[in-house]
Amino acid sequence: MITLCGFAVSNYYNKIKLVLLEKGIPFTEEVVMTNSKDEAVLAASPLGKIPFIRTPEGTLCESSVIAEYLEELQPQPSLLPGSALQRGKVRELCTFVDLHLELVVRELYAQAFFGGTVSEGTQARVKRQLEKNIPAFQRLAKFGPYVAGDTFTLADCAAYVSLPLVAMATKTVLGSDMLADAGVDWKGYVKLLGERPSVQRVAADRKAAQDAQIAAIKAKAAAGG
Ligand SMILES: N[C@@H](CCC(=O)N[C@@H](CS)C(=O)NCC(=O)O)C(=O)O
Repeated sequence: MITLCGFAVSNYYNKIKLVLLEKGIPFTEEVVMTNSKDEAVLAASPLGKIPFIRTPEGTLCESSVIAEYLEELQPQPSLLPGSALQRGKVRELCTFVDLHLELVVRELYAQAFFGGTVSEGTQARVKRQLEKNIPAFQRLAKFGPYVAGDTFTLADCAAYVSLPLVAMATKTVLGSDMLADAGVDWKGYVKLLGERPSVQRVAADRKAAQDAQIAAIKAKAAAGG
């Protein structure tokens, strides 16, 4: 049995959870927070990042690597369908979402979601980078209706969990939703994917985890910090 380690608020955790659910691979979940100093965690994920998985044979970290492993472990139903080139196009989109959108906008999260601040210089740099990267992503994305075309793929697992973060972080920190401004109907896309049972489960678990986080923060504040 596979154990998915991390927490249900994380986009990369949810990317892998979607893969597991879509492929019908049985799994259990283990809550592991970031910045762990636990040797067992660092042995599995040397940078302390989540998600990582435990398998009967060993551990694996990095969501793209885990997704490829799961695809090899259980090829059907395939999240990398079609010819070698079509499979490459799906991986290409995953890379654009993870590297050229999410990783760029991640620099805004401290201010967007965690009550911190991000310098004006960083804000300007992220904005400039996204002005280049969002149109580049649009050249590849099909939204037909799925991000890689007419079939649900691994690229949807990546896009579903990260596009809303790009939108929300840019709106909150930079003053406008740069995805919507560029003409990406990410809300319509998220709504469409919300018809899938896998997505419903991920969304429900994420909400429960967010509610629990908020309750814990309030309880701490009420107890005097
Ligand atoms: N490239 C990694 C990124 C994972 C990642 O950044 N996860 C975040 C949580 S959403 C994390 O662990 N952050 C803590 C850190 O970077 O130290 C992957 O695809 O798995």
